[in-house]
Amino acid sequence: MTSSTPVLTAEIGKTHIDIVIGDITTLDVDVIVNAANEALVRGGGVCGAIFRAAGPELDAACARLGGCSTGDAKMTDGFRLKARHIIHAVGPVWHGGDANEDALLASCYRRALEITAANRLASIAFPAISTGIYGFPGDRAARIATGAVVSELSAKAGSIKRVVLCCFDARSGQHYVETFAELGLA
Ligand code: AR6
Repeated sequence: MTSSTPVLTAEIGKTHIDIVIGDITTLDVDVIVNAANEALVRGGGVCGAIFRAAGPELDAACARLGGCSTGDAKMTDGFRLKARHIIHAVGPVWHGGDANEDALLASCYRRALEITAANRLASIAFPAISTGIYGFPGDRAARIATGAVVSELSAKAGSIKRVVLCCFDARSGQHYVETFAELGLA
């Protein structure tokens, strides 16, 4: 069952960071983030679920964007989703950890938050980028994601009031719960 009730919440200034277990395509937020590929075409995993739920208008909108580099992100409308917008962020493929994967993953979170603030939007939900088909270890990815979100919000939260870290399963959620404890966030 999908629920947007957080399993744990931390506060950074006036922004809540919520760990939620569920299907990101069902969330009622301003922005959901897609774990995209560089071509910005329909794929598997969360990307496939988002394209199915948003409808064929999303394929056309992505085709107009001209791709996206790894570590960067671009925004479209949300079309048939509850979410008003989709930010397509391209995470790194895991090559063992010495190919700049950590910095590229952090950059995805930072860029998505920058775009959200630049558009004066209040709420954004992230999946665990790169931890599925791209093979990034989930515990390491949770530490990088949380660190990037906390440092970006601490520097400049702007319009952002809520950040959801949306995990598809309890194990992925546990990685965030452990990270929050390590960082003394909750
Ligand atoms: N809601 C939330 N999280 C989900 C959902 C969902 N509906 N479905 C899967 N996840 P992945 P990647 C989780 O493989 O590793 C695509 O083909 C999943 O359990 O979706 O960044 C793209 O087009 C995992 O924890 O993305 C790219 O080619 C996380 O989302 C490539 O896969 C990310 O898994 C990107 O691979």
